[in-house]
Amino acid sequence: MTLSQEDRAAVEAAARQIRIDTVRMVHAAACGHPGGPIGMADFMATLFLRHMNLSPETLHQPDRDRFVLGNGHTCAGYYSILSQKGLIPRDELLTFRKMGSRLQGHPHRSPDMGIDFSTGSLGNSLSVSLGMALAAKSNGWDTRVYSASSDGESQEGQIWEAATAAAHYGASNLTVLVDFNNVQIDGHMRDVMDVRDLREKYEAFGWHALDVDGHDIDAIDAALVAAREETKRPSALICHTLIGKGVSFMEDQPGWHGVAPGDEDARKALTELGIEGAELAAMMA
Ligand SMILES: Cc1ncc(C[n+]2csc(CCOP(=O)(O)OP(=O)(O)O)c2C)c(N)n1
Repeated sequence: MTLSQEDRAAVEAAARQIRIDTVRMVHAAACGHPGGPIGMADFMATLFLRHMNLSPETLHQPDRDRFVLGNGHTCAGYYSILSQKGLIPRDELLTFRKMGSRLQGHPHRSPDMGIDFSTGSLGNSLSVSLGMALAAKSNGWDTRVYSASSDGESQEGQIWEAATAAAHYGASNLTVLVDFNNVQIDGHMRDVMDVRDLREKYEAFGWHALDVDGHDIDAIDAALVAAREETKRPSALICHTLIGKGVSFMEDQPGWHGVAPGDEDARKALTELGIEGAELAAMMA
């Protein structure tokens, strides 16, 4: 099923806002990771707008949905979508990575912002997510646990211990969305340490696993619906993305994994994202 035009437009607008916020936050901090969150924007927006039961109203309900950002370095985009959901004040975003800010360079568990786990050390996110999923099941809750991961994080052995356990325990309320952009800190993933076909791997571990175009909002939404409908196995959505998608000079460039754009690149990026004139001038002031 495809989204209505109105629903798709809302997700597209949220994804664009993630990209704009990420450029501004990393530029203002003069450090951070722009490429990953810009590439993940489409699936993060689809997930948080259409599937995650997380809002200021549900924030403190124990049985609400949970999210763990395994590739914690991509948190600029996470903070953006949380702010769009009303969980972080918009004017706090530009404190990103500054001394005393709640918005650290890797997410710090924070019940008031809906950040369910501290991440940044790659590898433990799926184990933590599985624990949350099993706890929810044993409480009889309808909670879904969403775990973001990446091709780089899939090189960590603990991911596969968690994958084994999740299938064994039938954690059907657990969905991992893997940002498969073929890029990591030291270059293209296939040159550094090829994780090969992750859909086949998750399937071999007993998961319900799908390849998804990570920039096709309808396809992402349909895959999340399929994950929700799966009643026996955990689901893995292998989201094929381009790092830096939407900012031409960042696309598929490992150099933009963890480097802040300077003034000129930030201006270029924001222009490509449709910001111009007085708005651009104000953002760059
Ligand atoms: C346990 C651990 N080892 C090493 C690192 C350093 N590190 C930070 S990001 C990264 C690469 C992650 O790859 P990926 O998430 O695919 O990166 P992206 O797509 O954002 O470029 C590494 C090795 C880390 N954060 N944690």
